[in-house]
Amino acid sequence: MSSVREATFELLRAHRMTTIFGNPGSTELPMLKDFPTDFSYVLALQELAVVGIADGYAQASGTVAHVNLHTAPGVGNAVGGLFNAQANKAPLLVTAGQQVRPQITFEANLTNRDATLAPQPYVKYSHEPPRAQDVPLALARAIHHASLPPRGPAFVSIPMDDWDADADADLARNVLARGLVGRAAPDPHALARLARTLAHARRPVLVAGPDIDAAGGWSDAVALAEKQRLPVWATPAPGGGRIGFPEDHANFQGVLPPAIGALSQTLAGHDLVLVVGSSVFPYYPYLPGPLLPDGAALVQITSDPGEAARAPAGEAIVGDVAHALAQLLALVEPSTREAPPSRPAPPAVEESQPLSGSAAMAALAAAWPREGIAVLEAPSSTLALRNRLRLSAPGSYYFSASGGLGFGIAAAVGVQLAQPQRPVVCVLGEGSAQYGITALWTAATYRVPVTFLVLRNEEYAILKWFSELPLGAGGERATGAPGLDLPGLDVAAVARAYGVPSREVHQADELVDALRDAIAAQDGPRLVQVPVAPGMWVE
Ligand SMILES: Cc1ncc(C[n+]2csc(CCOP(=O)(O)OP(=O)(O)O)c2C)c(N)n1
Repeated sequence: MSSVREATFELLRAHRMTTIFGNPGSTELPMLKDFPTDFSYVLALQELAVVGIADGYAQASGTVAHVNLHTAPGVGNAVGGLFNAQANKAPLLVTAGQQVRPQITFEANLTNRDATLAPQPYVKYSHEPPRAQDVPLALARAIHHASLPPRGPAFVSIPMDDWDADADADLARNVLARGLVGRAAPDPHALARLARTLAHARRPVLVAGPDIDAAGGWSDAVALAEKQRLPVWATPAPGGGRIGFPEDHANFQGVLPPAIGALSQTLAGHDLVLVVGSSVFPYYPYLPGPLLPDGAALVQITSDPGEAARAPAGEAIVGDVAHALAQLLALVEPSTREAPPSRPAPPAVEESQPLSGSAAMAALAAAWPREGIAVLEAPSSTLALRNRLRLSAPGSYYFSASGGLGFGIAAAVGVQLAQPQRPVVCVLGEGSAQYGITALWTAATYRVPVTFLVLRNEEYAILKWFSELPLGAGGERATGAPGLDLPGLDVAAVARAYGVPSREVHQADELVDALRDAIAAQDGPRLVQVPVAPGMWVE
C-alpha cells in the first residue's frame, strides 16, 4: 500500500511537475523527507521571492509550477506574490504545511487558523482536505484549476501528519489518470459576425494584449493585422504583463496610455476597436473622459470570463485567444484599406551625467542579445524600454501586470530556469529591487545566468510623477508627500553579499560594454548598476 506522500509524488510526476519552489519550515519537513532523486527543490529565502520565481517559471514554461510554503507566516509573506501571479495569469499549485490534525482544534503553535482564508482572494481554489486520503485528489483539483483559463494560483493546506498515512489506492489511481483540456473554441457565429463587422469597418484598430503571447497566438495576430491592414497598439503598460505583437512591426503604433480619457483620445477616429487577449482596459490613474472614441464600437476576445464580464464597454467573445485569431484570420478577406502610419524611430539621446533613463535604455538596446528576454521592474523607465528595445519575438517580455513590486528579480530567475537557451536581462529600479532582493541569492547559488541592470535614481521617481497628477476626488494633486527619496541605496554592494558579481558604471559606452560582458557570462548571474537622472523616461 503506498503512502499519501508516494501517491502525491506520483501525481506530480504525471503532471511533469518535478521542480518544487519553496522555503521550508518544520511543517513541510514530513512532505520533503527522503526527497525523490528525480525531483529538484529550488530554495528561495523569503516567500515573495519563492512565488515570484515560480511565477516566472510557470509563465515562461507554460506549465503549472509548484510553490511550497510554511504554514500561516509563509502564506502571509507570499500574498503579495499571489496577487501578482493572479494578475499575470501564472498557473501555480501552492501548498502549505499545517499543524498535525490532533493539534489543529486547540490551535497548537504554527496552526494555520482558517487556512483556506489566508490566501484569499488571490487564488482560484483554496482547500484543506477533510481526510489524509483526499490529499492527492485536492492537489489534482488545484493543478486543474491553476491550468484552466484564466490561469492562476490554487491553494491546498496539508496537515503534516497526512504524508505517512495510507493512500486510498483506487482514488489515487483514478486521480492520476485524469486529463483535462481547457482551451475552448469561441462561438463560430460570433466570430463570423465579427469578421463581417471588421470587413465593413472604415478604420478598425487592433489592441494586442498579454494573452496573445500566453496562448501562442502571435503569428496569427500579425497575419490578421497585415491582411486587414490594422494599426496595432499594445494594451496599456500597467496591465501588459507580456507583449502580444512585435513592436518593430510596420503596423505597430505604440503602447496605449493607461487612463480613460487619454486612451479614447489616442484611438480617436477609429470606428472599431478590436481588443485581443486583454482586459478593457488596465487603467491606472483616474483621468476621466469617454470610455470609447466618438462613434466607435469595441469587441473584446478573451479566454477569461471575468475579464469579459467586467469590461465597462463593448461586446465580448469568450474563448481561446489563439484559436479565435486563427479562425478570424481564415474568415476575413485581404483589405484594401490604406496602410497604417509608420511609427517614428526613438529620438537620439543626449549625453548627460548621470545618464537619463532613455540613454540607459539606448545602451541596453545597443547591447541587446539575439533571442533576449526582458524582465522589467523599473517603473520610471518602463516606456523608454518598450520604445527603445521594440521587442519582437514571442515570450520576450515579462512584467508584473498587477503593479505589485517584488516580481522582477525573482521572476527573472524563474524565466531563466525555464528558458536556459535564451539570455534573460532583468531591468530594475533600485527601489523595486528591494522587495524581492533575496532572490539574488537563489540566482547566485543555482548559477542562474541572469543579467541584472539596476537604474539608480535615488528616488521613487514614478511616485513623484504621480504626485503631480490630479488624483484626488476633486482633481487635486498629492504634492508634499514624505518617503519618496532613496539616498544611498547601493544594490551592487548588496548583490555582492548575496554572491552576485556586480559593478557600477557611469558612461553610456561603459554601460554597453558592461552589459555585453554580463550577458556573455554563462557561469552565473551578473549585476550592472548605473546612476540615472531623476524623472520619468518615456522615449
Ligand atoms: C509591494 C509594493 N509596495 C509599494 C508599491 C508602490 N510603488 C510603486 S512604484 C514605487 C517606486 C519604485 O521605485 P524604483 O524601483 O526606484 O523606481 P522608479 O520609480 O524610481 O523608476 C513604489 C514604492 C508597490 N507598487 N508595490
